[in-house]
Amino acid sequence: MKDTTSQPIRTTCPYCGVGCGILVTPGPEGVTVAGDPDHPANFGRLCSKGSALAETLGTEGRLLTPLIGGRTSGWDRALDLIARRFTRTIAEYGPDSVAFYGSGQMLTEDYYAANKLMKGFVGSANIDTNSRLCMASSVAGHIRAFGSDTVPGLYEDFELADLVVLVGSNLGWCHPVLYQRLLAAKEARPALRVVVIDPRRTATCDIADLHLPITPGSDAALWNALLVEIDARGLGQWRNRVAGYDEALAAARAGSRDCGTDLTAFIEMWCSTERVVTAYSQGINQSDSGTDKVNAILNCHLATGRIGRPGMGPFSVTGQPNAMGGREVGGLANTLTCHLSLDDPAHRSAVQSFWNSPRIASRPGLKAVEIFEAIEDGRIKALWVMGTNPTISMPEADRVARALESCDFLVASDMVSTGTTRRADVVLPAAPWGERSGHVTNSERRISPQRAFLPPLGLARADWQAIAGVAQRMGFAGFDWADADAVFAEFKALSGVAGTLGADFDISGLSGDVPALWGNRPDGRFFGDGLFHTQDGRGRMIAVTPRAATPQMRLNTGRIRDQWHSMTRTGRAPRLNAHIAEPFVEVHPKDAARLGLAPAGLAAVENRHGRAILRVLVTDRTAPGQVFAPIHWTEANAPSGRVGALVPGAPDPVSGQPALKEASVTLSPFRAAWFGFAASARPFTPACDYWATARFAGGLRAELAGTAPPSDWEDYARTLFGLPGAEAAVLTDRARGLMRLSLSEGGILMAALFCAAQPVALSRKTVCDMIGQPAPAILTGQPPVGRADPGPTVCACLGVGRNTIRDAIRDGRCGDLGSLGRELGAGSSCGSCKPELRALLATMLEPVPSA
Ligand SMILES: Nc1nc2c(c(=O)[nH]1)N[C@H]1C(S)=C(S)[C@@H](COP(=O)(O)OP(=O)(O)OC[C@H]3O[C@@H](n4cnc5c(=O)[nH]c(N)nc54)[C@H](O)[C@@H]3O)O[C@H]1N2
Ligand SMILES: Nc1nc2c(c(=O)[nH]1)N[C@H]1C(S)=C(S)[C@@H](COP(=O)(O)OP(=O)(O)OC[C@H]3O[C@@H](n4cnc5c(=O)[nH]c(N)nc54)[C@H](O)[C@@H]3O)O[C@H]1N2
Ligand code: SF4
Ligand SMILES: [Mo]
Repeated sequence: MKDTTSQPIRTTCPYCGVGCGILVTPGPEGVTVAGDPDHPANFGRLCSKGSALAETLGTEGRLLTPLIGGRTSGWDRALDLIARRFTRTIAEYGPDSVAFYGSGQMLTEDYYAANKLMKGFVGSANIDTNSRLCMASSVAGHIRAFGSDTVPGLYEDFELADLVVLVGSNLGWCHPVLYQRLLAAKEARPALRVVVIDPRRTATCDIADLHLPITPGSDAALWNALLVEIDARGLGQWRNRVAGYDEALAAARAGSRDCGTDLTAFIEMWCSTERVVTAYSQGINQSDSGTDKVNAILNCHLATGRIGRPGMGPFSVTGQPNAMGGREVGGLANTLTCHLSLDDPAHRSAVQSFWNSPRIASRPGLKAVEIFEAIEDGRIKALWVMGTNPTISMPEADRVARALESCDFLVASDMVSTGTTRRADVVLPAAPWGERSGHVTNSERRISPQRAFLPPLGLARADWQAIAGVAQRMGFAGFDWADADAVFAEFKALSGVAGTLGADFDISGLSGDVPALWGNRPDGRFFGDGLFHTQDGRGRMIAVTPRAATPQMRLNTGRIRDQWHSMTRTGRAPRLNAHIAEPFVEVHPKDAARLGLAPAGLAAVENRHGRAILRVLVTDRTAPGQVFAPIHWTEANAPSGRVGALVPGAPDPVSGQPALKEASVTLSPFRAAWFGFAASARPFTPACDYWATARFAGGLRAELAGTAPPSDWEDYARTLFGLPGAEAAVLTDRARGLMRLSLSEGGILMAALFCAAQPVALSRKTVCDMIGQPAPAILTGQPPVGRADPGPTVCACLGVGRNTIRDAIRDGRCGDLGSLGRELGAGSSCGSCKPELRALLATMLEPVPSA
């Protein structure tokens, strides 16, 4: 027999900015995915999301053809229509009446094509991306301090440091492989200390020597307090080498403010440790003063000269796989390309002549929040959205959805149907990860190739091809690339031109075939020599006056370990849904008691922008007066779980990045008359006041709740599951107040529904495991005698549940990470669950206080 297995293909993970290298091996039963041991970002490691990539390649729900007005179309008709409508709009209302809204998940080639079309040929800088919601404050902070958007350090610095400060970053869940590198370094060298600064006690705190649960938004005050102490201790070694030292210090002295926690130990550690890395993410960026917060951090590194040397420096960890690549091509409304400046006429004319373009945008365009406002008031009449879903990820998401509906002409490029594609006049099917090739740049400036290993499904095409097709139909020359390599070659050549103008981003010598750092530096780091990209070559410290506004009940939003944003890919992998299967809100026990919110009940979370209904998780991980909810659920899997609807649009005045972690909300119990749990072999869409669905290996499961029970449960279930002729068994368990209903066909259990007046307590996994099996005489919802309920999955790779882990700790079989790995396998594969395993160990091994 012919061997159908072949050589592994080297590619890069499509999720977070760590940018792990992946080996994909096609085989007779689909592909297998493994970490690339030779990739310098991960050296073979992968997290739970990366490990489950093969499970996400299913074709279900994929867009297969272009759609015009919801009807199937060929590419030619769709591209003709887009070109015609854009051309006409520009002719009638000028270049600024059209806009492009992209994503840090586009490849460099896609981004390059879009930026060239908009800035060079349409002649408008109305091109912005979801990076505005993600990295804009870091970009602006870098440019203010360094004169360019350049990340000075490397991942290696996390391992070489003596102190790593993680501020506004849940690295353990959001950048798990970088976190594991840090953890391994700390285990090898316990002198390496870790501080976490986050109002919430996250999984990341598990390795922290110190956690500072600061008052939300008080970060600038904290870094100002540190700066004052740096100066007082005579540590301001670069005082005369950087600009703005005295002004920054004066502002820091003036603006002292309480951060809600004692800073003494932190300040002592920071001041006494030369090798310090301060890594920051959305807890800093996503704020209405995010740029100032970034600069308050950079100030401390600039003052002390702790930057760009081994083991030291500020480090902005990027979110999306190509957040950095997008910045390099200039895909933001206020940048040009290759770190050249939109304000500089010489830069503009060099780019224009390279592109041989009829015009070039000469002033910044509208930023994300402004684009949607401009649609509302009719300034923007045609918009193309690519690789992002603003109906969930923009602040005031309901308003954004309405704006999209009102837009004269909306184009959306995606791999599946979303809240944005459903509102679009033209939908273009994108070839996603696995089906297209190109490049991405990770957080440490390393450019890696992503390579196709599957043919595009249906008529799907790479995004750059769609852009080039429209550009050519608009009559523009310079978009006739043969393939993605040709686009990349052109971008490299342009960066060579940028290099001659003094830009640091010159990749003209890079092959692009293997992962490579850019930046012509002997050890890969920038600014250790004190030379910056500013006019006078000096780094700039910025005077920061902290802003103080913490709403009464503050809604903080963010991510969970096993889901990626709107779940269009991670939601396909059963094992990733087994960790957390439902939207939730973390509430402190005191607030829960005060507001009458019961654990596992439902809360209505509201403000003037919108409303969400979320499962209540009572926990002291969050502080009183603050609640936290994840961002992942959409109208496709939990219509009342979209937290973006609650977030106000307030952007940072410098960067335009909205304050996504800061909404003022009220919480009240959602008074459900009934709660339910449903599982079915076939997909179904619930219809009730609250629902959330998740895939499991044998079908779809759902949590349900309603304000009025249906008059006939059997009818309800038959309609819900689409099983009119199935055999039904209904059992009312009066002792537990539970209604149990099963539907079977030919003796096989097809669907089950459990309902009660209280949140339904039963083993979800047991029920899911029974679906598709011979129908039991009695549906119990309890594991069979002799088999324990494993509980919600903690270790996604080996499918080890929380109850199993607790039992092993309780009966003394396991007392540390090593024994959990040996006995149960938990944490022994990708290691993403290690923070939770440690947390379980810590709480269960804690000495019980004697009564
Ligand atoms: N599993 C997973 N990983 C991801 C993603 C994902 O969707 N899922 N998305 C990727 C993307 S695009 C991004 S941008 C990154 C985001 O990565 P992170 O920024 O690490 O993740 P978040 O959960 O958004 O927020 C981080 C933390 O900021 C804290 N925070 C909130 N307000 C404040 C404050 O005022 N001060 C401080 N100091 N902290 C505060 C929150 O409590 C939260 O724990 O993750 C990337 N990685
Ligand atoms: N409240 C709140 N809101 C937030 C955040 C927060 O922390 N709190 N975080 C913000 C941040 S940092 C980010 S990065 C955003 C993320 O928010 P979004 O970018 O809106 O979220 P995604 O689900 O990643 O959207 C990517 C879309 O691209 C599609 N897609 C996948 N591959 C391809 C492809 O190859 N081509 C095309 N054309 N499409 C593809 C996916 O199906 C999906 O619909 O959310 C932001 N919004
Ligand atoms: S840490 Fe995980 S999600 Fe991020 S790039 Fe690596 S494998 Fe992908
Ligand atoms: Mo992001």
